[in-house]
Amino acid sequence: SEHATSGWDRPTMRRCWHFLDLTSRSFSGVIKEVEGDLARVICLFYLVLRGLDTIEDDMTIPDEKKQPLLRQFHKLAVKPDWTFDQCGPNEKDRQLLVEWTVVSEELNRLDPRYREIILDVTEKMQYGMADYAHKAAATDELYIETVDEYNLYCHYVAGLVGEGLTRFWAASGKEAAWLGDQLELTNAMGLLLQKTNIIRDFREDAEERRFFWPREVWGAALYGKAVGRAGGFADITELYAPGNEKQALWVLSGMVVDVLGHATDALDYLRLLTKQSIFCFCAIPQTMAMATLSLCFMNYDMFQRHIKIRKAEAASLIMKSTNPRDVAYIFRDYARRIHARALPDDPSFLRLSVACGRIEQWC
Ligand code: PS7
Ligand code: MN
Ligand code: MN
Ligand code: MN
Ligand code: MN
Ligand code: MN
Repeated sequence: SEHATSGWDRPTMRRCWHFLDLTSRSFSGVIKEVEGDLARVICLFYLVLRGLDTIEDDMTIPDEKKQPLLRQFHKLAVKPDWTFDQCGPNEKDRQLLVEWTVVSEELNRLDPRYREIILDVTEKMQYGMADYAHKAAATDELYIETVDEYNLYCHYVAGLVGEGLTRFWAASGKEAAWLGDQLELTNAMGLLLQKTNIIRDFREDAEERRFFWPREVWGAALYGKAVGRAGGFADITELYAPGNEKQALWVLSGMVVDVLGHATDALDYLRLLTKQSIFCFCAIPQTMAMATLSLCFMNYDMFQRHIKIRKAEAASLIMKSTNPRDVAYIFRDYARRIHARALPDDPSFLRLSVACGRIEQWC
């Protein structure tokens, strides 16, 4: 049947693969390695979420226009002939929305079991994004107050991706059906990636007045005391002002210790997988994230410019992330490097030791 074909030679699917290469440097490689028709399913899932995220990120779309777009996106995405050319010229992936018919055609051709998972996850994510975007519109900046709010935002934009992917594994019969019910673990897989991205992209996001680092972390009295103010930093952009280097690194430690708390759940998830290609797809982004955290930790450069792990390090992680044991050792190795650089006067020092110790214990 048509469902069973990968459709690699269909012009619309070819264009979708092209858009995957164009819009995702980090995922296109691992997606293509997934076995059978799942690679195509994940490719389309990625493009749907990339389209949604492009609208979410575009600060030039007024709230009155953005709200209905986001809240209808799961319907627009499969509506024949729907396209969107109103994104600002700065949105790097705007062309995907301009040529959206290639995505909708392929979605409408997809096995309905997979299409339903994609659209169900998209619908949940779009409402979460719309709520946060609406709050942001009132002040023209996105502000996260508490760690709970931070966890919820990350659940919407990444934990749900983990949920959707895991439902694919179950629906394809390639992994156990009950894996889809391990919501704690699937959520942790997404949060480890998303929080690492939010840590690394701090400066870039701050310049667009999108402040994902929760005030509860950066505004903590401890940091404030150190700069001689009771309430912590007044404005998060003070983190990259001259003179605040030490406190900025402390705040960064607070963010890193928070994300490290997801590491053992991620290792638990990976241990449950049985198919090699699915394992690699899931594990490689996780080890890359651990490498990125280790690169960011105690690194003030992160507040000034975009930093990235070296090509050779990335290549080595791709080769080594093949089984749960080796991935756990990679996690342990980065946890040790982080711990070795922590300073005892860091307010997060004790919690960091505990978080790194838990990863050590897992092995
Ligand atoms: C479907 C692979 C494997 C169980 C577009 C993969 C943006 C980090 O800051 O592009 O916009 O540049 O660097 C990915 C769990 C989601 C979570 C989320 C979906 C892992 C829209 C990835 C990609 C679950 C919301 C991309 C979460 O980072 O972001 C597929 C298991 C999209 C995964 C966004 C972030 C992903 C992200 P930026 P990036
Ligand atoms: Mn990106
Ligand atoms: Mn984005
Ligand atoms: Mn976004
Ligand atoms: Mn980012
Ligand atoms: Mn960046």
